[in-house]
Amino acid sequence: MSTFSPTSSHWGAFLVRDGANGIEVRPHPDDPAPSPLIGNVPGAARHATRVRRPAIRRGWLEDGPGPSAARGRDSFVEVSWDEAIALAATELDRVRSRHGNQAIFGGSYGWSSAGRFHHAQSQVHRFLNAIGGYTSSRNNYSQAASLVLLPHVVGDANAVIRRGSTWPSVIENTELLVAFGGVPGKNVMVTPGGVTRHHTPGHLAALGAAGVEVALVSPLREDMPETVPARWYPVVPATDTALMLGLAHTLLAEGLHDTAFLHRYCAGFDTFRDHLLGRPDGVVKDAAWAAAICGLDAADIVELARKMARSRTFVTVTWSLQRAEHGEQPVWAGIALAAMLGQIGLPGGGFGHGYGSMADVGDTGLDLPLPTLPQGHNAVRAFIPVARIADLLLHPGDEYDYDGERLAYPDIRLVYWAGGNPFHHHQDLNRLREAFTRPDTVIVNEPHWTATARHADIVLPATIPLEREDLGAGRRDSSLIAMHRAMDPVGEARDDYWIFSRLAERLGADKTFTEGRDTRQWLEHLYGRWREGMDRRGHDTPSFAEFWAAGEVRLPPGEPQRTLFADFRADPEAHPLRTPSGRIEITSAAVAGFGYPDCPGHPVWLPPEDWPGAEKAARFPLLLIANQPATRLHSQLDVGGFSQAGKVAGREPVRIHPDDAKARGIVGGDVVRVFNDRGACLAGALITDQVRPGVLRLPTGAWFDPVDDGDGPLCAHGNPNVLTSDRPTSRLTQGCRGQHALVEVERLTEEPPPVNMLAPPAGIPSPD
Ligand SMILES: Nc1nc2c(c(=O)[nH]1)N[C@H]1C(S)=C(S)[C@@H](COP(=O)(O)OP(=O)(O)OC[C@H]3O[C@@H](n4cnc5c(=O)[nH]c(N)nc54)[C@H](O)[C@@H]3O)O[C@H]1N2
Ligand SMILES: Nc1nc2c(c(=O)[nH]1)N[C@H]1C(S)=C(S)[C@@H](COP(=O)(O)OP(=O)(O)OC[C@H]3O[C@@H](n4cnc5c(=O)[nH]c(N)nc54)[C@H](O)[C@@H]3O)O[C@H]1N2
Ligand SMILES: [Mo]
Repeated sequence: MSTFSPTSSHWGAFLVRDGANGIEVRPHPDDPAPSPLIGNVPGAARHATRVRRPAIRRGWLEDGPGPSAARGRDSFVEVSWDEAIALAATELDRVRSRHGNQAIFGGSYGWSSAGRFHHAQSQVHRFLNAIGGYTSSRNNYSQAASLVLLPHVVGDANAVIRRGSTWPSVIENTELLVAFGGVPGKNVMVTPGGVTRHHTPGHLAALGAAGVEVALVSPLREDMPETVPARWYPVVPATDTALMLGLAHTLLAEGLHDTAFLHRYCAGFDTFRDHLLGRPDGVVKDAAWAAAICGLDAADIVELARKMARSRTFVTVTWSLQRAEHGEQPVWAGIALAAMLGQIGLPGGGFGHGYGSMADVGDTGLDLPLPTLPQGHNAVRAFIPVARIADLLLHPGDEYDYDGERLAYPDIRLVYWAGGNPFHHHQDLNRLREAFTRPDTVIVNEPHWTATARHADIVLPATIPLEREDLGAGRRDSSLIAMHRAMDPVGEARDDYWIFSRLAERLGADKTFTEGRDTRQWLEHLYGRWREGMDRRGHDTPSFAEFWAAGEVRLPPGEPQRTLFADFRADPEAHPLRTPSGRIEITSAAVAGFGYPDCPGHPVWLPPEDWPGAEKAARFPLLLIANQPATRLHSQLDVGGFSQAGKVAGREPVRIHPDDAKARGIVGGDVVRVFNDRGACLAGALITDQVRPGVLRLPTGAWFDPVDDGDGPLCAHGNPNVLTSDRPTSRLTQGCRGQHALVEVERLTEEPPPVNMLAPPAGIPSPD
């Protein structure tokens, strides 16, 4: 029996061994708040859904490359590695020589696993660069609207995300925390790359103990941990911008806004002020106007605005609010509101973004460089904003707007995905299925038979971190972990590095790709380069051999960081923001100049397609929140024990308010059908008064399990992305709209179809 060895994951470092009864895990001994997500690892590591041998879709094997409606419906044929590598390399070569490298889409968005070297994104990009390049993707599903908007408003997204106030500073200085989207405890365990010691749960408990007043603005009560006493403002989803304008109007009407701050540090307040007063459109954005939209009491809005002006107030907005139509607006309006309070740049005051969205936002560790695999140079310049994947495949040649540019979609023949699950992360999955019929070939490297693997032509079995060696750490982490190999690869699974090395060899690019190093030599090389950088910063680190034997190296603790806004406030001439005016742009001439009706030059409330006041709500009266799951990371390890224990009737649980359930004859434990005109899924009913009436919560990540049922496919397992819209947040940012969808729900009266995702697809033998 082996001993416990160190490893890491996006939800934290932990210890693992391959014991007599299979994989066993233990929290890292120094982690004050280990994540329960480690409980998914043992059951998933050798699950029946591991891809055990290379597999080719039968229709592709028999008929060769070409568009096909059989993708996702066909059976698979297992082949040898030699055959799989030969087929994939020949096809990559055919596409690049006949259509050019631009015809290869390798954006390959996704989180993959922790581990700096085996990071699948870096591996696939490095490989595709080595063979001549690929059409790439920009930004992410997490924060795309903010990443494009914020440079126009504050010059640098990090001013409000990674260089904002720390939690200890908030605990010490803030009197009132107004948290739009709350500070969901479930999300603060995760940072890309990992987190060895989870500090944020402790910060949140300290926040509660310090007596900081907290306003939880969210449709869900559970968006604030129980350790934090809070007043709950159960806002109607998608209406925060109206609420913020109502608060801003109250400040203005009562003379509570800080005119000196607005004058010295901001640009374009006058235009926004006129908008609040209704000068151009005759609509005064006062508390009564806001109340009618956002479902709160006008008197409560007025009282909250007054309290915000009286207190040292920190306004935070979770990333979720911008993952919706017009998602730019609550971020911009939140900044305008905080600017009117005049506290931006003061300790414990101002505006923050993503507090409660991720572990490293507001954490105190140093933001040190980490070992990174160089990706090389991409000779292809074409890219898409990441969430435009279905449009790309469906509409080659079509033009679209993006941040003041006019771009066109290239013609894609081959899609390569490694380390992501678009049939988890993308919206309107039925449309994505249609889009995936278009390319000649889809190649996927995957450890598991995810829906994406099932929609591929060539599936190459990838290892999981337990099966290989790596270096693990995330942003602001407190240790670099020596991730030891803990088990033999399942079946014939191989590292992404091995797969790409073989392909590169066949395509004459192996020297460029491997630089002659094996895995262990790469780890030593990346560690060595990182060590030199640490040396230059004056931090002593052990040799690779000592590090590897010790299992981890402690990273130096951080100094209390100075925020970007503190410097700006101290001297706006010496430390201007990187905006055209050098100031906070409450109105942006640049954005106004683009002339986008869905994102004008200052914050506005624009009613979205999916909100309870929309016309469509007559047919689909409930607003579904599709937020991050508490029981896993996205779709990862959904077959694991902790995730499976959270299912209701074998499906993803949907939270329903008792009034909404009663009106539909639904009781807890029922299998229900959630539907709209985009699609439908089954889910298990969970009745709770912790959601606002009229709101459902169905988190993301249940493995998409399409059943063709006549009316179009139904997801038997509860993936909310069959219901969400694939249209962009706005023309400015082209972000995704995954967070909200109008739906209806009904009790299922017939026998529900089985969940098929727990077994491998047709043609693949079950391991036992
Ligand atoms: N409706 C809705 N949709 C959303 C969101 C939402 O709020 N609402 N949120 C969005 C957000 S913020 C995000 S970040 C995305 C997340 O979307 P993704 O990052 O695509 O989701 P993951 O489930 O993490 O997918 C990672 C995949 O990589 C595979 N993998 C793990 N390790 C390896 C490896 O070593 N090699 C290879 N080749 N593969 C590996 C896993 O098995 C898994 O299938 O989802 C987005 N989608
Ligand atoms: N356990 C776990 N943690 C995670 C992840 C995971 O998959 N699992 N994913 C990680 C990733 S990649 C990311 S990007 C972050 C995402 O971080 P976020 O985007 O902040 O996370 P979400 O859980 O999608 O949303 C946060 C909360 O916003 C609330 N909300 C939704 N709509 C509205 C609205 O219109 N108004 C208001 N006021 N509130 C609303 C929801 O109730 C929800 O619980 O989370 C990270 N953390
Ligand atoms: Mo994300």
